[in-house]
Amino acid sequence: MFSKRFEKETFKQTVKDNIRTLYRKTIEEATPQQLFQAVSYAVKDVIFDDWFATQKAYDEADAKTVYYMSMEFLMGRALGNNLINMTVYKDVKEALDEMGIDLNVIEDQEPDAALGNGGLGRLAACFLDSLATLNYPAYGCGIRYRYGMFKQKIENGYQKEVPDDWLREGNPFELRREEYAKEVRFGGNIRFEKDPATGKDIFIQENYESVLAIPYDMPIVGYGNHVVNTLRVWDAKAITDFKLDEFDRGNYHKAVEQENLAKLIVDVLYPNDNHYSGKELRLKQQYFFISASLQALIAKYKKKHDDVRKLYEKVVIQMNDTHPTVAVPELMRLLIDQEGLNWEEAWDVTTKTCAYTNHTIMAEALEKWPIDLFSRLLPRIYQIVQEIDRRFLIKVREMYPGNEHKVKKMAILMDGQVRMANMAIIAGFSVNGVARLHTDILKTQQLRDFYEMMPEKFNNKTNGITQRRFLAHGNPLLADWITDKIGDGWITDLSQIAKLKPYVEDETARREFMEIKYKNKVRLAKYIKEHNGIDVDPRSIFDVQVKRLHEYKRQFLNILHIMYLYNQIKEHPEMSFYPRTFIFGAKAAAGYLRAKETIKLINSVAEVVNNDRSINGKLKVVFIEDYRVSNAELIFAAADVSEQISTASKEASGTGNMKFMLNGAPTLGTMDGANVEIVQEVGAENAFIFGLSSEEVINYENNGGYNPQDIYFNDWELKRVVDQLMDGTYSHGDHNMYKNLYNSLLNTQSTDKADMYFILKDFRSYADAQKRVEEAYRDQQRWSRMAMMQTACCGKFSSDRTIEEYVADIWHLEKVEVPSGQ
Ligand code: 26Q
Repeated sequence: MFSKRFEKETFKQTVKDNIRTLYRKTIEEATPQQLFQAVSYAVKDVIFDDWFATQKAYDEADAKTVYYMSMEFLMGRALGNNLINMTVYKDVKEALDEMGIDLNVIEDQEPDAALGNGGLGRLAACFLDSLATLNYPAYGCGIRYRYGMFKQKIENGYQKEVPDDWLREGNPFELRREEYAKEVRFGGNIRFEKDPATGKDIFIQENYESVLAIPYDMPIVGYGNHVVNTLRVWDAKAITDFKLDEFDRGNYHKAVEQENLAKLIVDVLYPNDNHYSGKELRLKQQYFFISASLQALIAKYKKKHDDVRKLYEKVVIQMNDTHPTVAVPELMRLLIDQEGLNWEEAWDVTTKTCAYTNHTIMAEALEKWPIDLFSRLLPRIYQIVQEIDRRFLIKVREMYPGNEHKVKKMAILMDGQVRMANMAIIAGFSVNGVARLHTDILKTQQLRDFYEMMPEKFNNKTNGITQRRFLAHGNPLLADWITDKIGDGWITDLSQIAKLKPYVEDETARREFMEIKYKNKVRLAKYIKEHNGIDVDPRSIFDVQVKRLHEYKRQFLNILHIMYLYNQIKEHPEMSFYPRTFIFGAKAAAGYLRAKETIKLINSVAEVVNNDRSINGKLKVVFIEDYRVSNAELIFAAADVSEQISTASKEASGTGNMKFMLNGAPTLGTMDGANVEIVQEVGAENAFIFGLSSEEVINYENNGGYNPQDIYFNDWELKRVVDQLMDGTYSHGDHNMYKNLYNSLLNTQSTDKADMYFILKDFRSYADAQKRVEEAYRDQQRWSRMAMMQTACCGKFSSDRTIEEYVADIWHLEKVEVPSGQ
């Protein structure tokens, strides 16, 4: 239907037919949700043909495949993105228009597939898009959570978490593959025997609990190349099925109980971002999807190949942080216990197959499992980890004789814990950071011992984002304008966007660029009016911070500065001040007290400021509820200023920063993560940089921190703002509402160091940078140049570039051409 040329009438008829067969209704009678389903099924048919053609082409090419193992895939909506990548978005929009259906309304019916928290999960989704677009054989492997990232409601200024029942209406873009189900075993004990025939040790797991893993495949459509890759997510069910005689014997309840226990494994995504929580169920989730994925991948390999010792020639496994690191001992187990390899052979395969990406230097995010929990849940896996550790420590002692301090730092098993990062580094053939600065910090600080022992493993892969979702789909006005100016090559080769640079000196082009920004601001203002009931002026500066809520990301610094501005405006009403709309979007992990208090503070400041008629609407504060991929697309398109204000050294890369840049918003930020590389691309004169450097931060940290009291007592304007946390200004007189935040700055009670994230230390520098933003914006000619330069210089930050680097340095894949499946 969509091959060669899109056949509009056929498509329209298919949608009508679908509405009739699915719902026994006419187009006019159908609800928007039913129309979404009908349109999606029409699109799915076409995708599925290409999907099978792709798998056939891969099979024939016998191509090496990357398996991207991740606990998170933050996919967002599929329909619009699939249409974009099939290059039929406009045709379908037109066809639906003729039927009196608005494609935007249809797209809004689709729930986000929010199987992830934030950066790490969204990166996985961008990588899948790039892999398919670049013709690389790839699988994403993960979990089909029954409930994804929670929906956020704001009630009385507080965050409330509501379960995300994303599968309620059914998911048109998935395919259940019962025939590829795999058994996964937990617990029990290991008995070992000698095989009388071979004399080899064999390990027999007894008294275990079994769960059946059932894969659901979701198509990943490449851009304009007929490639459809697969995201395979696993569902769980009990292995004992209902038998009639069991009902009679009263085993009904037991059967139901087993089913519930199995289902619990995939029930919900842990909503922690950059924070480890050592829950047994989390470890079960990890082993569950890893064991199932590895079994499936080995079975697939063996269909065409008989020597599993050469697995690494056709398979590479990328571990998205340490969360999938149990893949290392599980692959060893499968190779030894199931495939009959000896230890050396299995280790050779494993260490040539597995690679590890590190996404954080935050100590609290490091995965460490209590040995008693780990060994009880995964007894055979634990034996293998012990052996990996034992053999590794022999090497360490060889290299550093008498240096037991090294052993203590580098061991996998230490102080009653299994340290997953150490295992990933020891077994992986590649260890990569996600931005240049981050990789440098890994090498010189966090992972220094490992870097010194095995420098050849370490490499950098600066993150990227897909321009297909975050420009072609999210900002159609700008996308069309760019295509008009430089052609559409940028869609699959973002380096071409540099061709916009000459237009920066073209006044007409700049005016057009700013008009598009304005229209996108109007679109966002409408969204804000509908969702928050707040009127915002699209002529004001849209200053945006959207990302997970975390202390190191310093939303607190942003809101303290807003409180400071408000004081200034109140005190000096005559002061010149360019109208500003501060926009926030952020979810806090459900148990993260200070993060939740920050959300309440933002909403309270919004309430006071937005309702103060005396400031003439110069300042508005908006907290966008339920920030997620779908509304992010609207937000980036409408932003003037990109707030990237993490404490230097803490944000491994950031990827939101790149999405703002792509959409023409200059960065107001610290020299952290990928901000450093953004500044390098766009030029320091086109960014607003402030604050301590990562070196300075690390220096303070290594010398016991700094004393925030020195600043507090010497900067009365700042002191006043901090005191307002406690004096009831933003809490209807309640003096306790923000005491945790207050204490985090000045440490009167808490066990942490005072102002661990250097908020007071960086405050003045931040306020200065904000002043520079205002000055720059006042000069609309200057600003339009600066804004256009962002888009023109963002070529490096496509995930296509990132993927090509992974392929060249780590994965060594070949491109496979795929014919149309039509
Ligand atoms: C670990 C154990 C138990 C429960 C949860 C977790 C957990 C879950 C999610 C730990 C960490 C995460 C997420 C981390 C993350 O998103 N990191 C971000 O990764 C991005 C992509 O590389 C970077 O751009 C960000 O800088 C980094 O913060």
